[in-house]
Amino acid sequence: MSDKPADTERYDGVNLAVEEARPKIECPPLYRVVLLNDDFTPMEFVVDILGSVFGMERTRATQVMLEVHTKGKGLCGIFSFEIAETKVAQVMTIANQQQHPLLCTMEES
Ligand code: TYC
Repeated sequence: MSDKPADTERYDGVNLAVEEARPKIECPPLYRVVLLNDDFTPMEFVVDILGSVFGMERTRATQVMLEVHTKGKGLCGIFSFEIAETKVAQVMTIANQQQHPLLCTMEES
């Protein structure tokens, strides 16, 4: 056996080579921000929200709005917890201010 420890080995002072445990690093969970359909919120308002809160171009925002309108819900984006929470709050605040019943939620991805 070589006297020199491998990169991952250290001697414990009594001739035994010990391998240090690699720190376990886990990715933080991600969250899907989802828009729900209703019968009253104007389509144009939803397209504007998708542009202003989620940075979508008009064509993409219209696609997502129509997806929500036809399928009941649609994905606005996937974010860290804090960003998702902020986006949901922004959508709900604007919708409430304009008195639209639009609902936006987040779910773990
Ligand atoms: N269904 C609404 C309408 O016909 C439009 C709409 C789309 C509402 C998406 C909410 O998240 C929504 N005016």
